[in-house]
Amino acid sequence: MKIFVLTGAGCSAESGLGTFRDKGGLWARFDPITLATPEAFARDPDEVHAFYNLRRRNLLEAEPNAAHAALAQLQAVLSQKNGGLFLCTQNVDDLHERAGAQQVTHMHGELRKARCMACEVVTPWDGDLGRLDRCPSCHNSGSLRPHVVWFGETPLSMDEIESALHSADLFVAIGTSGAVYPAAGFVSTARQAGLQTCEINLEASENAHVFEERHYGPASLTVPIWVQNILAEL
Ligand code: BJW
Repeated sequence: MKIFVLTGAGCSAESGLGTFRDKGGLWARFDPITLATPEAFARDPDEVHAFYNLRRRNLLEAEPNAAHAALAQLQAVLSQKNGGLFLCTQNVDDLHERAGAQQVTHMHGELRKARCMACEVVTPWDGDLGRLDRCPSCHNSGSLRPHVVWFGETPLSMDEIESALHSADLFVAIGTSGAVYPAAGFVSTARQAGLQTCEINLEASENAHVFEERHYGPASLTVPIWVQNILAEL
């Protein structure tokens, strides 16, 4: 069996990383949606760096939860059974990798990396990032930005994602609101391509009606149960 899993912020919520439409905690200081744009970065790079620096620090202290662990387990089992799990995440955290996932496609980039707008080289970056930091590759100062995809920018690895979507048997969306494209359109593409579709979320997402199968509850509980059911069917 080949499964395409799309994860969103809800998958990491119980690891302590806020979702985009969560108004509490970390997010009280910032409006994530208005900051996630190239225009915001051009207008006020210090504010945008502060937002991502806070999230990077938070991420370094976070741990994967049972949903990340269950997906890593399913990926390992399917890879040995002539199938596979293509794990596509909108999340910029690395909790899938830290739970043991061997393949993760980060369509919206990665928080623990910086990208140079002068030479385009992407560098691992765990500390705070600021306007005066120098690119380790071209040594330019003032050209580093978080390696994330903002509104109006092209998501990463789209060819690989399209191809994986068309070769899967089942499409599963976990903890995503279905509000941001192109990811929100994957379920329609999947249905047109004849895949089975399943939504796992705390509550019904904006495009819940498009999914044939739905499971609601916290990801740390619903994902391991769903994974055990898939494993039992193999
Ligand atoms: C739980 C839970 C628990 C909670 N357990 N569940 C008009 C119409 C259509 C499209 C457009 C339009 N105008 C503009 C566009 C395009 C635009 C877009 O979609 N805008 C919409 C707002 C309308 N998209 C873009 O600009 C994208 N680029 C693009 O389209 O380029 C053209 C192109 C397309 C295709 C090929 C080639 C080119 C880029 C989008 C970039 C998004 N970037 C961000 C920031 C990334 C960096 C960062 O992290 O800061 O990505 S925005 C933000 O939203 C982030 C997320 O990855 C993304 C999705 O959010 P997500 O994951 O769904 O989180 P939430 O908070 O929305 O939802 C959480 C869910 O979890 C909820 O459902 C909860 O119920 C659930 N939950 N706790 C289970 N414990």
